[in-house]
Amino acid sequence: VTERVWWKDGTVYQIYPASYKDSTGDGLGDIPGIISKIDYIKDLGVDIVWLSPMYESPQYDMGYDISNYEAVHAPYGTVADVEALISDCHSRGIRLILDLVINHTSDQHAWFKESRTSKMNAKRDWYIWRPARYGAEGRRMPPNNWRSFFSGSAWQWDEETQEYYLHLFAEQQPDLNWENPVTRKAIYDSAIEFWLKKGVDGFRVDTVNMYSKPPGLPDAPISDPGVFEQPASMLFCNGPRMHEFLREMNQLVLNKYDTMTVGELPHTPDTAHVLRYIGSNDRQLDMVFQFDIVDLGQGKTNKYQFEGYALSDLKAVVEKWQSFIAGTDAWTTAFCENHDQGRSVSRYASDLPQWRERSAKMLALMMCAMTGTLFVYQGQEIGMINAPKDWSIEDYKDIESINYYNSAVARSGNDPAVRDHVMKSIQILGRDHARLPMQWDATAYSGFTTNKNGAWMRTHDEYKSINVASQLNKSDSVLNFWKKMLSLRKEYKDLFIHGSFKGFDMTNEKTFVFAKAFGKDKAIVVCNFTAEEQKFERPGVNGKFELLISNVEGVDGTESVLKGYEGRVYLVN
Ligand code: ISL
Repeated sequence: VTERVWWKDGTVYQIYPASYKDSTGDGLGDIPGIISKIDYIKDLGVDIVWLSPMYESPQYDMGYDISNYEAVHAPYGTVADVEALISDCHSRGIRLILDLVINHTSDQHAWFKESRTSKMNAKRDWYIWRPARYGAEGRRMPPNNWRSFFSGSAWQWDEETQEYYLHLFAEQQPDLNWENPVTRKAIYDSAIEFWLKKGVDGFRVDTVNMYSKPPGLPDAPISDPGVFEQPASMLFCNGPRMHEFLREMNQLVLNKYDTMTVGELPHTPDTAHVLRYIGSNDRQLDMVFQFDIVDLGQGKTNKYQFEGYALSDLKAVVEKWQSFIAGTDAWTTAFCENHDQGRSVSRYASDLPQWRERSAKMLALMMCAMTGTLFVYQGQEIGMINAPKDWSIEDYKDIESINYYNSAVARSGNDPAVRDHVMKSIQILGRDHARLPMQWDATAYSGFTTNKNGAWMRTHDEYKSINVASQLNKSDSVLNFWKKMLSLRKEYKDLFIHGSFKGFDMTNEKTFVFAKAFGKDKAIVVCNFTAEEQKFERPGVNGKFELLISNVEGVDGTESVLKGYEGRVYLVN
């Protein structure tokens, strides 16, 4: 029997504070801006808001570099504003979870500032400091060959104290030393309990499997990285004390409150290993994000070496992560967008003007039928699409894309073929696509800001045709389709949220057909992932097919041909 708890049945809506709504006219989103949209969020039919980092930060990585866990980035507002957001959510029956970024802090955090003052400082051991290695001609080299996720060595030399510190991400994001119990306690108090006491309902836990580093910090088996850099990610994920740390975090803090946790679990393909993190008896995490679906098409040497993928690949990863909890007490998630990804319409379907609305609705239909807690990213509900292809690298802001672009282009000796391929990859996979300002209406800068110079990040050229205002009162809009799907998901929650998943015809490269089942209830979901008409063969499932919903007007469900990007859900009795 599946235990029913709020974090299983609830739909989560992710808000990226920089890009949601600017209330002050400075071009940057803020907390009062989010508060002004709370009724819009309620009306959408979501139950939980996940707020990406709003903490004090020098913003090298959009707030994932935190300089004070107990303060709010001043342009976003104050701690009191976040308290107001918590209570405005709660008074509408919405829960609020925060982003918990505890693998690293900013190099501007007071802990790191102290740590770097001297080798004798009491906080020296709160971060990961190591002496240099010396090469053949006495050349100074980092302690090992790890590459950071944001290009270059994962080690930064500190002149002052003549040692290197480890940073898996930017050099402004030094890794905390979780081996030190005093550090762990400080993290629990400052990053977690400070906010639980204010009433937040849980956390999305950033890079949750990177806190325990492999003993001895061994070299990664990288030969010459050549033009492309490969981080030693497999090596520094899922270290030996990971599970122990997460258990402790629950015992000492989380278990005292009614919380949910969803951990970001990269580079962990083994389902048995993922289950260790989310077994409900061994309280570590309630659920995790596994990234296969959003990693589709990423290059093997670096994500920005796009290689493309087949629909059968997508079907296989969806089935794998939908069904791996079967027969266990663990819980899963369903998502296809977040702040680190290109937009789903552009990545999985078609963002051409003639197809994008239908594509967005088809993906909504598919996602809302999936097992697990559903996550929707801001703008996904109106079918926002990737930035136009004619934007140049100067229009992008993200440290990951820009660093990789610069290093790949430089290493290739400015080879135009490398430059074009990286640019093309960024146009599909760049993290910035999700960070464009929210498109509220057709007024200047999409109604996101009143700033005369526009928003902090360029507004999408197509905002006049894709925005909230134009969709609110249009019955067949993407927005209204999402609302309908989210309410059907609630109405049939046994089938859609708790049901089992089974794919059909898994090698078919045009259509995706799957069944959901719960007890004797059954549903069949059919999606045409092409712009051409496709023949729909009903899978061999006994019973009468009754159309529950389609994303194409006028369809009654008896048609044996699917229109381009058509999706249908049948109940089977
Ligand atoms: O491969 C990766 C990076 O290219 C990912 O597996 C990486 O671990 C993941 O993107 C981590 O993301 C999270 O932490 C980052 C931050 O920049 C992201 O926005 C956040 O989602 C560092 O805090």
